[in-house]
Amino acid sequence: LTMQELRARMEAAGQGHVFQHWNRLSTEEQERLVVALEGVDLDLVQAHRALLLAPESASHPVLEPPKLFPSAPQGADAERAQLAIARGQAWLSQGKVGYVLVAGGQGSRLGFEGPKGKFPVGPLTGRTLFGWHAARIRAAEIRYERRAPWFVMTSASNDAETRGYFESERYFGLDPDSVHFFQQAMIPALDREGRMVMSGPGELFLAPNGHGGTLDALHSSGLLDRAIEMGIETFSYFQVDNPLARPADPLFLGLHLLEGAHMSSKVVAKSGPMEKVGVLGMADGVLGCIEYSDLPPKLRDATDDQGRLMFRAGNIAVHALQAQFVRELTTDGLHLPWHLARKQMPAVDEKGQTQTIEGIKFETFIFDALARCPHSVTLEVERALEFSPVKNAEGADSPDSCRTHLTELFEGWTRAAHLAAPPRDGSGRALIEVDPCFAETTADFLARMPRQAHPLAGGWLFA
Ligand code: UD2
Repeated sequence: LTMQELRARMEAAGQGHVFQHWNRLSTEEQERLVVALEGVDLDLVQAHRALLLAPESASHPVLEPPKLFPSAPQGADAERAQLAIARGQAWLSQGKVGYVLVAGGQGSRLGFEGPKGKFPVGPLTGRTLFGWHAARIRAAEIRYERRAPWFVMTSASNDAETRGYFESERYFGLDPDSVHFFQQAMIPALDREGRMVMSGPGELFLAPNGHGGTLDALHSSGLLDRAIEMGIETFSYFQVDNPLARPADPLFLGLHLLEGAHMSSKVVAKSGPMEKVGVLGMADGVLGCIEYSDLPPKLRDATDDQGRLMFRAGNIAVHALQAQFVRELTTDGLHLPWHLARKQMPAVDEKGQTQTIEGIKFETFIFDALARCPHSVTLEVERALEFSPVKNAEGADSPDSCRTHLTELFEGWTRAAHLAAPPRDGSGRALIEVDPCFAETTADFLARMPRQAHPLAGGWLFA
């Protein structure tokens, strides 16, 4: 592309302003801008602009709760669960599962500099989020005597630091060859008129394309094909902020397989009607995630004959996806709908001054792929065992609440094993930690007894 062609292209697309400070840029800055602009998918930008400028249509779909597989199955469900566990275990032993961790976001709400996965949450060891996930994958390697690939999605802003961190931690005892990093795509944000936001005179403002972009990035990095070549048939997808995510859960994988599902999900019962979490549900008969704000109060508060919330299937962002389904979704571009998010961002004006404006980011969400699944399992799991995300600096979903949940869970296991109570810190929190390679469930823990804890930091470490 010649400079003239690039300019003409941008102008034809109504994006000529990207060159408005051209003459003030150094040669180097000009070169950088050209590279950035050449990397922009203008058709996509035009589609986003059309979406932004289109009049909003108020739709009121008929909402229904999804069919849930219960966390404490009885009767026929219990039999199916047994069958599923055996199926899932066999699948893991045969090396059919690849792990996909989504870690492209920044820990901005957490107020943490650097990749969120480096945040320490181990109550005694200070084990980081990445460390917890790695330990669970290591535990599965030991249990199923099989190495499995781990695909870690980063973004441009944290890729180098994430790779460096895995190096310095020696891949947490995993084989470096089985850890594969790939980067999520960054796309332009638009201002209210649909023009690409420039964060500096020669700088395009780019934002990650949402966790739906994971699928696209798997494809475009070539890792999807490689995974399929390796014999991977199912991806186990989870997000970096939840140290309790269990990527190698045979029950979940087995139910997904027995159902012949393309994509399945784990959910936890909402703690109450007001908890701000999306719920899985059907909209006009199509499965998806219903945003908290889209659930009318009457439905939000409705209960079933057992007094449980009807719409309680809180999305914890844990999914199983068939590799072939990911291929279908990503052939010739990503086939997921775009969502608009208004966000404060830096933008340079005609005079070359940088202001903060309300711009629009465009994102795809992984759960929108559920709409395209003829078969899907929604498994309800126990929150205490599987979900305690670290999102905020304080209060709910913070490092502190997460450590409390971890210690409560582990202490419950010691009670089940009739051990003496572990020591406590000044605030009354138990000083205890259990390595996932030691146990991930009560049953695992009991099977390990009698084993002594190692003393650490005044508490008990089971490892
Ligand atoms: C998400 C879900 C919510 C619930 C919750 C569970 C959405 C819109 N909402 O809320 O329904 O399931 O999670 O924890 O998803 N990420 C990327 N790249 C992106 C965007 C996100 O890697 O472009 C990662 C990010 O690193 C994090 C995860 O996705 O691990 C969740 O993203 P979030 O924190 O923006 O989602 P949240 O907490 O608003």
